[in-house]
Amino acid sequence: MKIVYSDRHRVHRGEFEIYRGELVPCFEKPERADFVLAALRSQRIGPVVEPRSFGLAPLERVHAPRYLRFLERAWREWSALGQTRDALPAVWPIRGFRDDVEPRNVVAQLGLFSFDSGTPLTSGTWEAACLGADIALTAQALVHGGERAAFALSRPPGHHAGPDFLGGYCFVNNAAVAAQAFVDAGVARVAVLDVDYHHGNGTQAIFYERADVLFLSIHGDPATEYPFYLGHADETGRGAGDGYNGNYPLPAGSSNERWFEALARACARIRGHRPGALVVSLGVDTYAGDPISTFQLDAPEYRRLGRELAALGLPTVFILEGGYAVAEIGENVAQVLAAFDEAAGAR
Ligand code: 6XA
Ligand code: ZN
Repeated sequence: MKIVYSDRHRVHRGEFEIYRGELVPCFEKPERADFVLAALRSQRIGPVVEPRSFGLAPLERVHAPRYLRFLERAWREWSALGQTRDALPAVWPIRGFRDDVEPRNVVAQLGLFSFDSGTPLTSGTWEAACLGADIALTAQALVHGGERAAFALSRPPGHHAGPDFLGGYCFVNNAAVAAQAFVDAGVARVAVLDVDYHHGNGTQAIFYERADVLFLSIHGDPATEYPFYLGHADETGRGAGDGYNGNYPLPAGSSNERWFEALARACARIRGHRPGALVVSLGVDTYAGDPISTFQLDAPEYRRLGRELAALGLPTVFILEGGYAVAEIGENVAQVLAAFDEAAGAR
């Protein structure tokens, strides 16, 4: 399958994040993409193609205009304060505060539009976030144009970014942008399957009240795992979206068997939805060796994942999300895509 990629993701390089009271080097770093690209090349998956430029309109379909305006100007305003280090929020308008009045101070805006202190905004963040969306949209256009599948090799990731908030290293929700692009191109029903270790709270929030985009996520139980405040099994959608959101929280430390049992249930739901396209939020932080996660998937299981996704028989856009054991992240992604291509008869 085609890989959509551009080197320009490097302009986003967060220095530190706050983790358990300490400033620690960011886990989400440019080298992640290098490892993925190298593994794809050695497995001869490709060709690699450059993204096209789609502008802001597709982002505005899933994100609030005032949030996008904030992302676009935040670095300028932060540096105007004399700051040279990455921007991190330190104050949030939680229950009882007003979020309808946009504060003028960028320090306060950072809190208004974020949910954690682990997502540094840098001089290159806006450019990289827009590039990530262009990569997802280029992959979506390839698949809508008749390719069976395509892989959006982008960073920063997207699935924690909601209608008007950033967090979890995510700024623009690439999977949501791609799913919405299918809908806007006339695909009546779309499914988004999030297999990252962490619940895709941003994607869930974007589609929670909609029946056209089914959102399913298999992830560490939010009772103990990030992002903590969303991702429970009783979140099934609201209003018109009731019944179109499915969460499969699994206990920290879950085994391969348990994970694939959840995948089988999710795949059955996808088949029932009869979507015209599938978007996969492909995080490989489910890997046993991942430094910030606890599931126990081994390298061969990523081939199995690729086969089971191919068996759905759907036009499929894969989008890179998390995965931090940098040496192995590439191999695990490559195994998913290679097995998918083989099962789909493309290799
Ligand atoms: C807290 C952990 C963020 C997890 C990000 C991730 N800084 N999401 O991998 O999928
Ligand atoms: Zn993750």
